[in-house]
Amino acid sequence: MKVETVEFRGLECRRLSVGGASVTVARFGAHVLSWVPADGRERLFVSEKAATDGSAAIRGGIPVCWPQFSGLGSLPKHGLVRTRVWEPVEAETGDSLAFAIGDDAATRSLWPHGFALALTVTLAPSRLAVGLTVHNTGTDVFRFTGALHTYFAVADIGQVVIDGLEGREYRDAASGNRIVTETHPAVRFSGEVDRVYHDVPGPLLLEDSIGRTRVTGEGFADAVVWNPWATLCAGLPDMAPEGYRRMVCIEATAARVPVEVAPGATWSGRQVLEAL
Ligand code: TA6
Repeated sequence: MKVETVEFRGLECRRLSVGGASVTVARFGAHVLSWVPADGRERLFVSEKAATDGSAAIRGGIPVCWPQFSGLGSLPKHGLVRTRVWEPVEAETGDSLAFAIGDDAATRSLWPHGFALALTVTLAPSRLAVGLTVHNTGTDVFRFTGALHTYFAVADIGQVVIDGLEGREYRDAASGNRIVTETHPAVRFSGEVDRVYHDVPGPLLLEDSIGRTRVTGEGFADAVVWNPWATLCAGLPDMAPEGYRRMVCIEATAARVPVEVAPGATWSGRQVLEAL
């Protein structure tokens, strides 16, 4: 096991290596930028045009979206913490890295609550667990939505298959937020997909020629699947025109029912990624 301070395109990061696997996390956003399991294949997508100067959220990796998922409220899209610098803190175990952030005058001016967040990544040769804990340090109850907005690297989106969603209800953000029931045994991509699948209990399986990855959300009730496809991608300044072909997001999400945290209480959720 080894922990190093490294730079990733100018961002200060911690890199943890365990048994031939590595994970790299930037202090900016506590943003996981790379996960290479022991088979040596990078599993996360980061756009070559991503902003890495702290001026905007990073396009790729694992953005921490909190306390608001997407546009579900009046805060900046995807909340407050993906564009702030977190503090590295001592992890409880040697196979982990941990980062913390709390409220300050700037967050309170937008969202008047006291909070302490911790993001912990725990690495094994073929497995990465990304855990978020939310502690309410204030005197009032608060509610949040959020996501671990994981961008997986894929060889060709046209060949990607996601299993495990058949029969689940989803809100189709690409089609007027219609509520739809998934009838396909597997999700495949031939156009924009932006779906919040509700109450996803079990693991999802992402398959493409880079490999098979099992993706399990815990504590987060919902799972988002997103690919912007060509037209939306062309409008994103931090994506190459064909970038959408090399990524798919599978996000551990709390969206349909906001999570309530009482004063002094702590909520935890995580996303576990397994390279198969
Ligand atoms: O999680 C899916 C989503 O909410 C999409 O609607 C899409 O906008 C995406 O997130 C990326 O958002 P961003 O603010 O990072 O461009």
